[in-house]
Amino acid sequence: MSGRLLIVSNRLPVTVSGSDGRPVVRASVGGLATGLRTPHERSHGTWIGWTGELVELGEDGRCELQRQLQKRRLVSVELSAEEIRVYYERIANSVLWPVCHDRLDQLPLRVNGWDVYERVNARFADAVAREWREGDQVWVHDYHLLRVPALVRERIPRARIGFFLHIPFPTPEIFFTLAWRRELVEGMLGADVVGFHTKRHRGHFAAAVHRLLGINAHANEFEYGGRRVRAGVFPMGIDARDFERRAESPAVRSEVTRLRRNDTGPLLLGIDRLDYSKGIPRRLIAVEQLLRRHPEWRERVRFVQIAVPSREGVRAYQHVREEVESLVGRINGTYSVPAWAPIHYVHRSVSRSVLIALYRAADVMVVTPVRDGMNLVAKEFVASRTDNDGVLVLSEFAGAAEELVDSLIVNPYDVDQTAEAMHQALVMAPEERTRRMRALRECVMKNDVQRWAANFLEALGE
Ligand code: GDG
Repeated sequence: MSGRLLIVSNRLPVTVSGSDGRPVVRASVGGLATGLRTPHERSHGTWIGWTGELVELGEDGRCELQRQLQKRRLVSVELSAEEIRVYYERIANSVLWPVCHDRLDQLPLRVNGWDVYERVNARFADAVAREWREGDQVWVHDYHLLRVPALVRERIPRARIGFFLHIPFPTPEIFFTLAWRRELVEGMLGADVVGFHTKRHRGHFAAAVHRLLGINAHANEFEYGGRRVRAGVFPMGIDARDFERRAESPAVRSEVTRLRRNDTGPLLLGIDRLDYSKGIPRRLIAVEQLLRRHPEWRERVRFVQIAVPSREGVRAYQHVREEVESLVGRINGTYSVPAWAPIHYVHRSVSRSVLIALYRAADVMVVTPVRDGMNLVAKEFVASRTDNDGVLVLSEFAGAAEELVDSLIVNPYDVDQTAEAMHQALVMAPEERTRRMRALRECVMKNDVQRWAANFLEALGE
């Protein structure tokens, strides 16, 4: 019998809230949680991660929580308030995130706390070592846990370990700004298989390994520490059937009708976490430019931007929010008339059925991150379009652009080009829209998240 799968990620695939001191545990709906649910259940393995901050639970509540987690075969790694601040908010979200998204301008002037990052990563590795049995496979996820593969390897030299990076690996010139560049790369090389969304990210990693350690890859394999480490490309997908099914549901259909009510003008849509990597300010300026250059769209086109609050404790996120809100105010102030406003800005998350209804109602989906590991929103839009309609405008700097070549690909830094692509999307002939959407759908429906997980695990098993 093959062994179990031990999944390791910063967050467990559940959200925990409290009601009267008692924990309420709900399954998360994110891409990772969905994609790994099947392998987690089938292998009877364990998922190791943090529950997120728990404020309202007393001692009894915490014991009850442990019982509930155990039932789901989840193991929680506890973090102190200081560890959350340093490991999670500072090193992961204020240092690694901006560097991996090419935003050195967002770095704090002085970085410390690598010792805390190491200590927390070691705690995750200890949890793996406690759970691991002969034959088990370990799959570690993302930038919070870059040291974990090596730390597990120290504890269990013969373990089979996989690592997947969900965000970009930047060019070495940028990555080398990190004081801990060597430790981080060595951390990843503790794995047997290191996975990326795109060839480009893998290429950057290989270049970093070469320059730091003098090791060349042969057929995407490194000889390191007496082992072979394979660097693979595994573009993550979504639960495409689920989006397709929900897009056809009565709840979504009636929401689409509501969104379209009394309205004949076209709808442009953006949906993102409010993050400086997502390119929202330049996207807004592109909408402004569209209205300036193509006055025929004034009082007709609507741009809906859902900006989900994210990492609000980090200063850079407060800044991008201010920037976005000031642009929305300026553009609406310039172009609105009493009965119409060009930009509908929503600073909160919407339900899944409203999300899918928006995908369905949109004429043009605008996904223009300045850098993005993959971008699942683009794929969700495509999966929801069972009507084979709607146009995707997609940044060349999203990992998804390597696959979704039938979208209108733009350079998000070139605001004029983005504005022209929006115009082109708005005037595109129905036959061309259908042709492009069919091609996009073929790709998204085939390469779904289940296939992604299966491909990675197959490589890890080899
Ligand atoms: C990281 C990488 C990579 C968004 N708004 C609402 C909502 N969402 C959901 C979307 C989608 C998810 O959030 C966002 O996923 P993305 O992939 O677009 O972006 P990140 O959060 O930055 O994810 C990224 C990903 O990891 C996976 O490897 O693709 O590059 O940065 O699923 O649907 N969901 C609901 N309401 C909202 O308002 N219900």
